[in-house]
Amino acid sequence: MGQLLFFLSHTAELFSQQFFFYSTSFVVFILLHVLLSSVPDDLSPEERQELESIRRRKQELLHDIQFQDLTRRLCSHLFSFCSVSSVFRKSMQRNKQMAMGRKKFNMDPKKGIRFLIDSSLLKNTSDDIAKFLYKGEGLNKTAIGDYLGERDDFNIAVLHAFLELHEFTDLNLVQALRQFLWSFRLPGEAQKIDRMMEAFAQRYCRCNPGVFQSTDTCYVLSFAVIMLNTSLHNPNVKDKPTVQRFTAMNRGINDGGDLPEDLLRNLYDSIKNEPFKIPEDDGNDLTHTFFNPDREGWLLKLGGRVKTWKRRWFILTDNCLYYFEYTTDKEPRGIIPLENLSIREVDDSKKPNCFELYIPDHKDQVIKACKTEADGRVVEGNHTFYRISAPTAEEKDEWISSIKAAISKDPFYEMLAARKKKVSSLKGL
Ligand code: 4IP
Repeated sequence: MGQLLFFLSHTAELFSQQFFFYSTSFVVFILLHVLLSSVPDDLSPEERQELESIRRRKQELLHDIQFQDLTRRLCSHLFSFCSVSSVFRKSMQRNKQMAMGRKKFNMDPKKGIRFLIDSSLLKNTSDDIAKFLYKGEGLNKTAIGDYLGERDDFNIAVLHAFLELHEFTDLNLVQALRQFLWSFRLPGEAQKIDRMMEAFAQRYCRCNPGVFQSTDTCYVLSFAVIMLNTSLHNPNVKDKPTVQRFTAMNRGINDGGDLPEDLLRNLYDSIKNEPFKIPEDDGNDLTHTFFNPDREGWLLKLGGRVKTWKRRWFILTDNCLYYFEYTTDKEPRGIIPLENLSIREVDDSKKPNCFELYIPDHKDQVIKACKTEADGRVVEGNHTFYRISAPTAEEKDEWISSIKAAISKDPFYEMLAARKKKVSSLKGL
């Protein structure tokens, strides 16, 4: 009995003083309760004293259990509060850093991305960054365009990952372009535009195999569509292209073959009915980015040696000015490469609205050009200047600005022209 009491005494002592866990205290309390209820009556006075002490301890334990329960609850509330507030605090801090990262990104995209990676808010992977840009929350679309257009291998990988997030399957080219051109703002730099449109064409062709013979075709047509948008919706462009002209302009671009007329007609209608919606910005929008559209129209031209005025159908394209006798002619009567030429307005005593193409500082040098003689022979031209008269002052201004834009060697214009040549020459066209 003495041993039992010793055990009970020690257990009670141990648990009343050092006890921390509510559940174990409770079990010990029950154990003491059961054991104490079965203690015999015939105890010595010392044993009774010991028993009293155990009972006291049991009472203390009960008190502890109640206290611990309260404490436990308090602790648990406190703990939950602490953990909630720490989660909350962490998320507040995260949001704050994210907002700062976005701000930095809008000011300097590369620095912003670096900051977000260093703050563990972005993984340093092209996929993660592409998702961040695609979501675009709080991001300036110009900054997105600048980052995606960078020449770095990593930025190019992000660009491709960004395009993977665009789903173009079963969309026609205009629908896909609408989606693409809304997700960021095309930068003004030719090389950047080239990389981005190349990536777009690749993704479009992967999503829609069989629509185009090559990504180059998709690339060239994408620009034709963007330029069509400018021509149809820019109030400064008076000469609105018809669907026939649009179709004719895109002849032979499918690796030397023609694209289905229905396809071109649908694209034309889509753009005509609804212009591209592009992210607003500092005014340097697509209209400005994509040089002035190619022009065509009736003009009067003065002869080289024999000064006779001829009404000719002029087409400005590929940095050349072509003139035809009739709009339907396949072969031009003359071709004037605009390289090294300048343009100026001139007064002519016989014709209104005149301008001239000339070689600056070489007044008497014959301009490199070719013409078709009456007997069909193609010969070099004889002009030291080309004097041209437009039907109205407005058209004169438009021709001058279009030719100026072509002359000013837009690098993007040249890139596009090279690609056009590539897709048109594959079948010897
Ligand atoms: C011709 O006059 C035409 O004006 C030609 O223009 C012009 O050639 C000839 O210039 C000029 O002699 P006629 O028709 O009265 O003979 P087009 O070719 O448009 O018919 P250009 O070089 O302007 O094409 P020269 O330089 O060949 O005399």
